[in-house]
Amino acid sequence: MKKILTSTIVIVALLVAFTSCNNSGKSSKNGALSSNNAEKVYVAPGEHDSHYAFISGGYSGNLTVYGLPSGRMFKEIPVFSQFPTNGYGYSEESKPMLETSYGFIPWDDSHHPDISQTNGELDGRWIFINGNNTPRIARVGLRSFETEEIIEVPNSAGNHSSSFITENTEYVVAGTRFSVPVPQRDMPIKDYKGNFKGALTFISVDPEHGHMDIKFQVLMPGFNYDLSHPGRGKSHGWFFFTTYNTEEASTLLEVNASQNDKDFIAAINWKKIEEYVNNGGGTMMPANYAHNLLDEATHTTTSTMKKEVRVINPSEVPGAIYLLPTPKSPHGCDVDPSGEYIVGNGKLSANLTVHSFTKMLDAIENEKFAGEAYGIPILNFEDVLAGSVEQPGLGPLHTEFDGQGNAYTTFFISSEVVKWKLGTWEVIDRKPTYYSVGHLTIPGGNSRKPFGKYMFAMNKITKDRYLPVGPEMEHSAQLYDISGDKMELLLDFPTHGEPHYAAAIPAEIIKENTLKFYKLADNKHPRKATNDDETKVVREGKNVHVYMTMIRSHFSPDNIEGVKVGDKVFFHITNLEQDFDVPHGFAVIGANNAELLIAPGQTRTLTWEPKQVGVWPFYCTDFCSALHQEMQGYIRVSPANSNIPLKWSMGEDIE
Ligand code: RUQ
Ligand code: CUA
Repeated sequence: MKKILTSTIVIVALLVAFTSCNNSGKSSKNGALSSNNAEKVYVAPGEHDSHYAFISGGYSGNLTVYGLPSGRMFKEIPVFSQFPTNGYGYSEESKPMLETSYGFIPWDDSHHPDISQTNGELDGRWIFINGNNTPRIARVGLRSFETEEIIEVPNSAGNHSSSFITENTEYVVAGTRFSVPVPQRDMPIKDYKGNFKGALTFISVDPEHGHMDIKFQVLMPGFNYDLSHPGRGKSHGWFFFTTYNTEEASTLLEVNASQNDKDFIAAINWKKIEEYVNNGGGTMMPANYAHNLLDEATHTTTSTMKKEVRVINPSEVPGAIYLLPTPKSPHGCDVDPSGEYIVGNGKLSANLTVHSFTKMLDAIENEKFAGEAYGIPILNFEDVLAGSVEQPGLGPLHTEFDGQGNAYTTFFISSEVVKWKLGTWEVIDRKPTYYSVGHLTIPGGNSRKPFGKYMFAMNKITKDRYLPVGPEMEHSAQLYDISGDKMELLLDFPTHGEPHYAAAIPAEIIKENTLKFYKLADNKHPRKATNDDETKVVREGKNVHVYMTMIRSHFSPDNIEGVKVGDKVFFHITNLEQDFDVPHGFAVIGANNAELLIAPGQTRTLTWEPKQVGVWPFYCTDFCSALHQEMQGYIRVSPANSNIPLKWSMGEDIE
């Protein structure tokens, strides 16, 4: 035990030493940004960036959209967190998106966005992202830039090795970071080892609509499954997961999960398991998980609870799962564009390990096994090793590829990005990051066809890079030009929340298809009002439904009477505008939720429970025209026992 502690202290000391030494170095202050570099990121007013970057919001629970190379932020797309800015998670239509088996959850921690693919290339249809804390996968439509679907992942905990897409978007894959009892039950924590399970979940994606469904879960040994990536090209049909804590410790993991010299990359032949499942293999297990789906026609999300899930034990499908020894608590698990190389970014390892897919198949064919873990064959490290990059830096986390045979790895402790060559394993270039880089992204990095012009690093510590804003700074991204032999730092820009991973794509793949407005003619919301004749106020017991429209620059109706204390008022509001970028807002005094920001052609509902007698205003929150300030109305609230009749009007006085 003493030895263990000493070694941890050494690691921690190293970490502190490197972090602090880097943080005090102000190496870029003296004009490292030449005017030439400034030109490379300058996007003139009115011109468009060449790339979209979708940067995870981490503990914001959302996804932010940036332009490259300018680093300008265009949008925050709410995914797992309520978003008062537009009423997501507050409006009646969107609340079901945040339903789970634990009830309504207003927040999550989102990590890894990944864009849908066709034939191994980004197709720009959808982007998927994981909810880490309450395991979920979300699908965001890249036509509407709205969250369209969220599926909860049962038997999982700390949904971290997610959400990565196979070559034809057959599956979005989610792996558990924390192993747990499956099914969940009351048991002593100390009995973890051998009893907990790690679920790797394969969620099928319907090619036409993108709808998600859990096809199967593989119940793996109780390791921590940290990150994953699909095989591609020659290795299409396989999926690779890094593991740590193969020691299966449940306490003081910083020491106890760093004991084994090597952990594993788990290689899963999902095609083989899929075939087994298609032939009826696996077991349906009782479960309880939410599936939430937005209907674009009704603008409304419905939440359904699913009651079972298909589980597979590794021993059921011999030849489908192997373990590749990988030093030392690997974090990122990255596959190169050819599908041959699988990089295990061993956080505590001196060298960077690269496995060969071809060698792996050979070893499997020749049944050269070093042993087994819970019945899963372990291959020999030497048999699968393609090569290693010798002492490239300290604390490797993630690797991306430029499609020109180069790889780029982030090193957290030595705070740098290192470029190295696939096949020869030589280091070509290194550039410092400011500071303590986590992920990096090359547009198309997780695909057969990366667009290797830009790379950006997402840094965990910002410190002195921007004007100080108190003890906590937004994280910082750094954009590099990687088109030459050497990386060139072009730009720093702040990000929102904690950007774990990001996905980026050339703008032209998405921009022509984006939605400009919702067609009123297609609106199937059951309580829509598509013209003034359809506006009304209807009492159903204590519920009062207001069918309202909005257009520059009035609400209809804008005077309402006959509402009483104790009623619940539902404002169902349709934005009649049929023009790009003309939302209207709606807010009413004392509402316990948020405003609504309603897109053109859309219907949204805000619930309001008047608590006090009086005449109360409501208004548009978005400065929509010169007469925006006139876009307002009143609702009269009478005592609970009053018999003021229900009336509504616009443009005339209520009699
Ligand atoms: S993690 S900094 Cu959530 Cu992707 Cu590696
Ligand atoms: Cu509508 Cu302001």
